[in-house]
Amino acid sequence: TRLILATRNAGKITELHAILADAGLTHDLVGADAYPDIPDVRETGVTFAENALLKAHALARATGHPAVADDSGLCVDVLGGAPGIFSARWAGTHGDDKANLDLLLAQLADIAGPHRTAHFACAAALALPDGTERVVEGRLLGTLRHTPSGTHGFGYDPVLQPEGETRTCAELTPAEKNAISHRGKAFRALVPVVRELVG
Ligand code: ITT
Repeated sequence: TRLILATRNAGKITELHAILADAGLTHDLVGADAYPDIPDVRETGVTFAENALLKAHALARATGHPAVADDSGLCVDVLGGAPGIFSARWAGTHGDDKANLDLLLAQLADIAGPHRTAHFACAAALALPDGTERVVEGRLLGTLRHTPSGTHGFGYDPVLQPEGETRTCAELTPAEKNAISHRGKAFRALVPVVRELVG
């Protein structure tokens, strides 16, 4: 069975292939890039869950196949939860990971270690062409480094140090990150739902 990955984010796609395969899903996973004629979804929701559902429904409707979507971001406590759902375009240009990271570090320059708590959040949504929907969420708690470190992963990985770790997410191996990440938790929770509703 074909299962659409309703995302154009290459970092997410790499992680989702590993997470879903490790969880035993044998579906034919096809990214949104395989459907270049389907326009980008306007993320008008105010929560990760709403935006994940918007993306999953749009791709399920347009392709006629079940679709899963990921809406995710970094929530910084001292910034009241920002960048949150605006994580991908915090510095203005959608998907400019380096600019987003640089701006965030500048905003937190004067914030001392104990106040640098944050978490990654991920909403994982499933939508079927008939409109059936489910959404689950996962989080990864940690603190933010003053300077980036590590080359794995994407986005804000070089600055988020998970609780109980001495390394940043970008210094973990991909398998180590997936084992504890917001995305790993959310999509592992979604797998039994996919099995039940998609087969
Ligand atoms: P799609 O909508 O096509 O899925 P996107 O990149 O626009 O791709 P989001 O709106 O969900 O997706 O934004 C997610 C952003 O949050 C992403 O660009 C990163 O900056 C950040 N982010 C999410 N998960 C992350 C992770 O595991 N590690 C580091 N940063 C992450």
